[in-house]
Parts: sequence; structure tokens; C-alpha cells
Amino acid sequence: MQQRGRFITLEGGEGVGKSTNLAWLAQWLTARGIEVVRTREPGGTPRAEAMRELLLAPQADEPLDADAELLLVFAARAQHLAQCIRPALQRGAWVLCDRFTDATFAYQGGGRGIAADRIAQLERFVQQGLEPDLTLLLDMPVEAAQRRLQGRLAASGQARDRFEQEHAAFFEAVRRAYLARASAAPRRVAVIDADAPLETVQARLAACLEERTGAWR
Ligand code: Z5A
Repeated sequence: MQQRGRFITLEGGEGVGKSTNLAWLAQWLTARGIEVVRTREPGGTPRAEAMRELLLAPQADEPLDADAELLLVFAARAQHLAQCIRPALQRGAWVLCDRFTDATFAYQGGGRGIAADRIAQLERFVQQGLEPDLTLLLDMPVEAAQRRLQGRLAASGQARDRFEQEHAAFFEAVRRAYLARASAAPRRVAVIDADAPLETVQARLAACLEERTGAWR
């Protein structure tokens, strides 16, 4: 019988290097003969990407209610799970996802102040027990990550999205919530110090993957 693929998520605040390292991780796994599906949240399918637009677009004349934001995140996740993640895992591919439900506990929980048990109810309802096999949490001080993000925004000419417009206290709360999730689930979540040159971060990721995935293959 075909073995279910593995589900790996990459997490962290903005600017910590998730997108940069996701591409590198996909190459690392592909070079080891693994079929990899790269995806992201919110998004990952055309309909879920449309929900992402609703979540990220700044709209000063009508603030997005925190509960509506939470439900939209999980609506996009339900679609992503049904159309992309579950089918890929079932055929034996490994799914590499830029953010997943830890981001909801960090942003909607830590950042917006929604109680963790309300988020956990939706997690059970939508995921039906599916959770990542491994989560790589890229962690670094908020101020340093913001400098990186500013560099990227200046180079691309992109405007800040609705989350990127938040204040430092919001991002500090997000970081604390992420670290609390890691402490509560150390077997699933590996914290990677991302405040270092890219080659150093990638060496840390490779060492962690060797150790954690060695037993799976
Ligand atoms: N959100 C939510 O609220 N609830 C949820 O459940 C989920 C998401 C799933 C969109 O996510 C928003 O959705 C997000 C939370 C919310 N909020 N925000 N903001 P996103 O993942 O698309 O957005 P993001 O976090 O802003 O991602 P990002 O800006 O693309 O950051 P990143 O991927 O972590 O960083 P990067 O683009 O790879 O790197 C940033 C820059 O630093 C870039 O110029 C790199 O070349 C550079 N870089 C990367 N690594 C290094 C090192 N090691 N040294 C030096 N420079 C580096």
C-alpha cells in the first residue's frame, strides 16, 4: 500500500525568510528523490488564493472583524486541504507549506487576542485530526526581521498588506505565541534561529531535517 506523504510546515513572523528557505527546502528534498508539493497559506488553490486577497487587502473604510478574519482563514484552509494537501499526501507526495494553523494561533490568537480554545475548535472541525509531521519555526527578533522586510519591500516597490501595517507590539505578541506553541509541542516544532546569514540558516535547517526525517524514510 502507498505510504502517506509527510506534511512539513514553515512558520515565523514576517521577514524571517520563510519564502526564501521554502524554495531551498524543496530542492533539498527533491535531491533526495522525494516528490514535493510546495504550497502556502492562506492560499494554495485558486479559490483559497481569492480568500487570501480578501484577508490581505487593506480597506480603511471597513475594518475586517477579527472573527470574520478567523473564519476566512479556516475557510481557505478547508479548501486548501480538500483540493491540494490531502490528495498530495494520499498519493505519497511530501507537502511543504508556507504557514499553516500555528500561524492562526500566532496571529489571530497572539496578535488579535482570540482565545486559543475557540481556534482549537475550528482546527478540529476543519482538520479532522490532520496536523503537520514537522514544523520548522524560523525565529528572530522582530526588529531585525522588520529591517529585512523593509529591504524586500523597497526592492520590489510593493505596498504593505493589512498585516504588514500592524505595529511592533502586534508582532511581538505573534512571536511570543509562536514560541509558546513550540514549547508546548517540542516533538513536532523545531525552532531554528534565523538571525544569521542565509548559508548558516540553511545549514541549521539541513541538520534539523536530517535528524527529524531520518526515521521516516
Ligand atoms: N496569516 C494569518 O493571519 N493567519 C493564518 O492562519 C495564516 C496567515 C496562515 C500572509 O502571510 C499573512 O497571512 C501573514 C500572516 C497572515 N502576515 N503578514 N504579514 P505571508 O507568509 O505571505 O507573509 P509574510 O510573513 O509577510 O511573508 P514574507 O513577507 O514573504 O516573509 P518571509 O517569507 O518570511 O521572508 P522572505 O521574503 O523569504 O525574506 C524577506 C527578505 O529577507 C528578502 O529580501 C530575503 O532575501 C531576505 N532574507 C531572507 N533570509 C535572509 C538571511 N538569512 N539573511 C539576510 N537576508 C535574508
